[in-house]
Amino acid sequence: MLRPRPTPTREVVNLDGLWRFAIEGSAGPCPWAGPLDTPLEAAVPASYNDLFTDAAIRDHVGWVWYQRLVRVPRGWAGERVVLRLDAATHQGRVYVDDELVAEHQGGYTPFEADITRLVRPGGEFRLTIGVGNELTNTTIPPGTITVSQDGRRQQKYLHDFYNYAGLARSVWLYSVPAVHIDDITVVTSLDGTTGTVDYTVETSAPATVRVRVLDATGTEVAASSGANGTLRIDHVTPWQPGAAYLYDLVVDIVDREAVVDTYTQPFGVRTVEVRGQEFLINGEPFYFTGFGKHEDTPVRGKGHDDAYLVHDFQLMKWVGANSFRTSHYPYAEEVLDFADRHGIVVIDETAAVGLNLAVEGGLAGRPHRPTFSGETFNDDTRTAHAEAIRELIARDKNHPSVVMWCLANEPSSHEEGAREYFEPLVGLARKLDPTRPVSYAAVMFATHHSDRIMDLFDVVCLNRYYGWYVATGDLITAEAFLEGELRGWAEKFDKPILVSEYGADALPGLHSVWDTPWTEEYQLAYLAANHRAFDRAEAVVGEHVWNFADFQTSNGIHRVDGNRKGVFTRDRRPKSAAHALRARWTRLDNRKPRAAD
Ligand code: GCB
Repeated sequence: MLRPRPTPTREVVNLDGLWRFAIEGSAGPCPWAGPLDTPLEAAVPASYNDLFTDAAIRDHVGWVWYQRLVRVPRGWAGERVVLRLDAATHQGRVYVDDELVAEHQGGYTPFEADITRLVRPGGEFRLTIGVGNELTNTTIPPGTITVSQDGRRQQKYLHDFYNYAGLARSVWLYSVPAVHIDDITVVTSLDGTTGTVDYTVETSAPATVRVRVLDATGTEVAASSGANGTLRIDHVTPWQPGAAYLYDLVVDIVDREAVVDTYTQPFGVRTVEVRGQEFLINGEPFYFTGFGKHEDTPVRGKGHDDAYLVHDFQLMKWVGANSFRTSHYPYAEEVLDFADRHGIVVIDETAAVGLNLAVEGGLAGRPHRPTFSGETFNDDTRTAHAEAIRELIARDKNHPSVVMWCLANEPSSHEEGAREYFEPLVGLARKLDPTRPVSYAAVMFATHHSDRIMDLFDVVCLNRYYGWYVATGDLITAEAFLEGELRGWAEKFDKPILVSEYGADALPGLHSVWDTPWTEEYQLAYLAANHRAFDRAEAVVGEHVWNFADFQTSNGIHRVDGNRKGVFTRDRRPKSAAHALRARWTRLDNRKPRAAD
């Protein structure tokens, strides 16, 4: 799906700002049929939960309503008019005046509606968006709704981060010509100093297509015609981690000499490959340094914010991070565009976090319901998961920064039914994108002995908390356990290992001379112990600390004002660990450190 961009044949109107806002039941029975009867206004983009001081809004389980008036530019006569929501978390229903024009399930991918027949250029319409936040056993991510004894509906879920909801990304109105470009797919490869670019263009009706490649100076370096083909770029400048270089693919639909529609798709030329125990970018072994992140800031919740985007990338550069994982859902497209332009490598994850009922049993391993069964996560869950994979790849396939898909975080991969659940999903991801490796992030409970699915994937991604949830406060034991497990996975699967999570909570300002969990010193010592084990295990190709910054968690979990495993605080101040990571990572230059270094 193409991002809305202004071009000589397309115009874009951004609908962000203050919208009327109400929670279900507080604004009459049919909120879209007239002006929303409410004193409240909500900011878009932002999660609504932390904007107000009313717990009934923060804890609301169900639908909320956003509404505003929109004027269609008067110059759009003869054009198609399209509404686009970058995200509605987790369900969206869109009304133009009284008419339902779009419905969408899944809170982190975009959807659109062609509303041409309902609006007129120069005219105004009432745009109402319902957003639902309910998570069930057939949504991605999953959850359960319970009713308390006093009648309150409560949302339970199997992930620790707060279930922020609302319109957390931009809303757009844009125009396209009647015959237009629907989609573009770019796949690149390198042949010595020549870059090859396989392209496919989908159009709304049969049309004559012309393509050109422009380099970063705007000079044409290749051209062709036809809806698909291969372009060659001599003396190509590849896209590299830390040294981004983007070309533009300019796609035109032409009718004789007139350009009917035109769209510019940026792309980078690079290759990704897993070979043996190595992860190669442009044929060179790549060592990942960085973080699992969250879209999470005070007040805005998961609302996209360009200021935080710039600042977070500055901090990642400062600390020597060359990569991050979009844990635990697809991030705003602005983030991926920025990563493309700034040479940061991305592991792109679906929102399938919490497919794991073993966590109900806790670390003590008490009996729990089976994760994969008709009553728990079933064929309908998998159908929703498949759609999440389809929408993620459709949205992000052209980003050079994205080097791997992560299909799930911490599913119960050691339980019966896991293989039947995951095998078709891995097949789907490979069919949709044969060029990128596929992974999932494995939970502590699943060891190399008990896991049932890792052979289906390309990279062993491990979330490991030795020294925190296991061997708490005993880093000598933790280091030994970790090294043993890393060696076990390497021997059994002979694949590269990325430690996709490791981390310890730390309260800034809490200090100790002892190995005392929650102190800044303990977070430092914990990371150092982990690093010693990574450096001795040859198959480890990267380390993603959990987490980049402290983040908000649900009330139902034991945390001290959120998850405090951040290397930066929620307001992005470095803890002591940030300085230590900086000392380690800034000298690596994308290469693996050796134990002797
Ligand atoms: C995990 C999860 C992550 C949690 C983290 C923690 O394994 O993947 O979402 O936040 O542990 O801190 O407990």
